[in-house]
Amino acid sequence: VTPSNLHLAWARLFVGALAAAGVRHVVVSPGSRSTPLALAAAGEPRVTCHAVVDERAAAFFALGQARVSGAPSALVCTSGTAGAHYLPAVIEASASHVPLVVVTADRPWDAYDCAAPQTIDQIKLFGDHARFFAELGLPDEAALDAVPRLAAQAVLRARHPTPGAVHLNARFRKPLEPVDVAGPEPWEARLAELERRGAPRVYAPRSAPDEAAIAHLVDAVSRAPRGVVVAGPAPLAAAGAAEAIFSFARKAGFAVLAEATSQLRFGATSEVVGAFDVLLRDPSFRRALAPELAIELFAPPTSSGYGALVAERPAMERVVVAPHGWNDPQSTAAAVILADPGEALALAAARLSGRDGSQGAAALRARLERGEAAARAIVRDELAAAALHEGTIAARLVDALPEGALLCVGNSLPVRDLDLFAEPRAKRLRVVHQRGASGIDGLVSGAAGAASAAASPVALLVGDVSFQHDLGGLASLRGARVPLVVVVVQNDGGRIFDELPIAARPELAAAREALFTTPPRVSFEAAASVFGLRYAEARDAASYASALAAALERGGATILEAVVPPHDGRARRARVRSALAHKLAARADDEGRPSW
Ligand SMILES: Cc1ncc(C[n+]2csc(CCOP(=O)(O)OP(=O)(O)O)c2C)c(N)n1
Ligand SMILES: [Mg+2]
Repeated sequence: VTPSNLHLAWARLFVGALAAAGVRHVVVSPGSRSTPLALAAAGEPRVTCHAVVDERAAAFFALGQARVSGAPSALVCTSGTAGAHYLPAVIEASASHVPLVVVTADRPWDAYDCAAPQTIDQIKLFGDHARFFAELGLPDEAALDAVPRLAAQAVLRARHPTPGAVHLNARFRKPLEPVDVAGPEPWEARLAELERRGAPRVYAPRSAPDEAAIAHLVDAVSRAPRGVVVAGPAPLAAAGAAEAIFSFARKAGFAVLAEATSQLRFGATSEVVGAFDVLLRDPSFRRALAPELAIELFAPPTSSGYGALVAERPAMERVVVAPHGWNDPQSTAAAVILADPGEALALAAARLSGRDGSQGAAALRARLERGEAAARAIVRDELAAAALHEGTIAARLVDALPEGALLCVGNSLPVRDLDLFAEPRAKRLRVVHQRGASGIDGLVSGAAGAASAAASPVALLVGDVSFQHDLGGLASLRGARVPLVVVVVQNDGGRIFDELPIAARPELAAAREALFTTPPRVSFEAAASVFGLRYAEARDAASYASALAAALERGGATILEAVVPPHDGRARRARVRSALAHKLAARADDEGRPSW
């Protein structure tokens, strides 16, 4: 073979085109086969390179970055099983519509299926979880023109029409490192010309909401005076839709039920109902509320109370508005409007005359507002305790974070406790969540990635089992430049299983503990020390608050283990629910109809 630097030049052209198309971060996992790509990324001034050894962690890291930046991050790994570790994050990216560009290096075709080392079938490795796949073959002088085009195309497909991960498989033949060659190589002039020209600029169509969809919304509101707007998990950019959503709701006379992950809860410029989950878990409240119309925004709500309402009221018209996805797990939506909720509701609001006066709407809103006030009072009582509990952990974290901070929240009970215990407020926080496939995986890495793309302090609220699941992610926390606190809710295992029907079977208690709850019982302090991270432990509310303040004051990452009695959270949630039911029942009028 004549020594050539074609593969390096090819990679430089490719990475340059990714940068031109908006990629700002490249997450590289080490390997030899990907040498040209890694070196090209290192030499590209428009991108920042991050090294993450474990490809599973690397992919969640890139996902966290993309959730914050809104732009695709690129991933680069070597051949063999390396790329397979990307799968969970690729799935989450697909389910939550986050753009990613995955580049797996591969060996030449002649090494395939002959026991050559580190060679597997990487074609369409992610199946339909990738929005787009391209086999790039070996760098080929004759195909240089197509390299910037392909990079631009991959970025386009990662963002449009439905954001998600794309997969490019790029083959390289040795030598993978730069070689000394005598004189200019034949393709050099062409390459210089292509680099000068850059990548094609891509203009995707701007999709505006369908006119008929706006008419549907307006018509639904005028037909059904008793309605609500329900905001489920949303991307960070949804904060920009807040004004339009609130103005629509005001004109319709509807309350806005906002989950903690909706970007409408912290930084709300208008009153929102944050306690709707606990309110709707109460059967009599659901009956009394009796909405005729629900306009659901973004991903399906996490709330099981809302789920119960939907199940119980088949006649309630559900109109789902989200830019991507068929967000109707109940299969009972009357309309699915694929549109940006802010844009759709702004257009609809302009057509509403302002029906605040509608009696039905006002009564429903008033009932929700009274319910919200009652729930907040009960929750505040619960938060006044000196003892540290799962509610205090979530609520005090929201208190401690400064305006504009990023709050990453794990699945299982943390996302639910945030909903129950952290009341709406004017302080603006951006909430990063993993509600696409609702995995407990990659959460530490995701927060580390979010921090690498953020200029503000970052917190992660995560369960102990979830934290253990991504211990490898601690390696990525070391580089945190912003203050980053990982609050681990140490409740001795996956306590969500205590809330599931299996917990009602005493004969299954031992199996539940061993196979479901799986208390980690490992030292997180030692884990922090292995990775050179600060560690603090809190066992009461006061020391928790001061540990939080200390962690947020300093740059870099702190693991804050918040230790609570294992069965306490469940008891408290139940107590909040029953106190609320009691309060709601006390308001029932003479005929026994709750006046709430
Ligand atoms: C990748 C993945 N594996 C398993 C699950 C199932 N699962 C849901 S919650 C949970 C336990 C989580 O425990 P922990 O993080 O301690 O949270 P807690 O329930 O105590 O709030 C498990 C295993 C999942 N959602 N995702
Ligand atoms: Mg736990």
